[in-house]
Amino acid sequence: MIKLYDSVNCPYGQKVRIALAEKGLSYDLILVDIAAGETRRPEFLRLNPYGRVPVLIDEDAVIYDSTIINEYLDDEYPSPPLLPKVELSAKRAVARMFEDLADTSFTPQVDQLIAEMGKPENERDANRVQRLRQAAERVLDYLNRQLHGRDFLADEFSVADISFIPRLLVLESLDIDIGANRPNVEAWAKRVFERPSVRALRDNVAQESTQAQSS
Ligand SMILES: N[C@@H](CCC(=O)N[C@@H](CS)C(=O)NCC(=O)O)C(=O)O
Repeated sequence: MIKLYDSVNCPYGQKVRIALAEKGLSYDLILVDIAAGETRRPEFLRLNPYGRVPVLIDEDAVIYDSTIINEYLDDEYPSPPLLPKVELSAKRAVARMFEDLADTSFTPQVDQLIAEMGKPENERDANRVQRLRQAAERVLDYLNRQLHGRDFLADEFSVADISFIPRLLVLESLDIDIGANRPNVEAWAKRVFERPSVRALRDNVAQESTQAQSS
């Protein structure tokens, strides 16, 4: 049985959870408490020397980093595919570039915005909030142009779309209107949010957050 080490509300772990669900793979979820220092323990550092979730274990394979894990899953369990066909090298590169954009220029900025908005209002840095909000909006504007005439970022649903979903799901709670002057992004978000893998993720994450708050 596949094992996935993840933590509550980790967007990178959520990328892997969506991929596992898309491929119909069942797994044991092991929730790691980052705040309690569990990712710094020697037994965890043996799995990932960087001390970060997600980590996936599949028989003898121990794999960290959401991008590498999702590529592994696509290689090992090819159906349904989450990357364009091997012959379509340029399209595969497009999917990977979108994933890189999500992981470097969207998700971290939205995470920093969540952290800033979580502070009491009188401690918030208004300029920082504005900068982070604009950074997320700029990426959404770019996606809106790229999605012109397409249902998904690399034509078919892929790791490219998956990478954006975890933080797309929280934009409303940050008062960012996905669809404001972005009809292509609005239609795309609706399309991806309706997928069973994403609905299941939403339910699980809500449940885990409630449990974490009450413990
Ligand atoms: N590039 C990594 C990023 C993973 C990451 O940043 N994980 C965070 C939680 S969302 C983490 O484990 N942080 C623990 C720490 O940095 O101590 C991936 O895509 O898997």
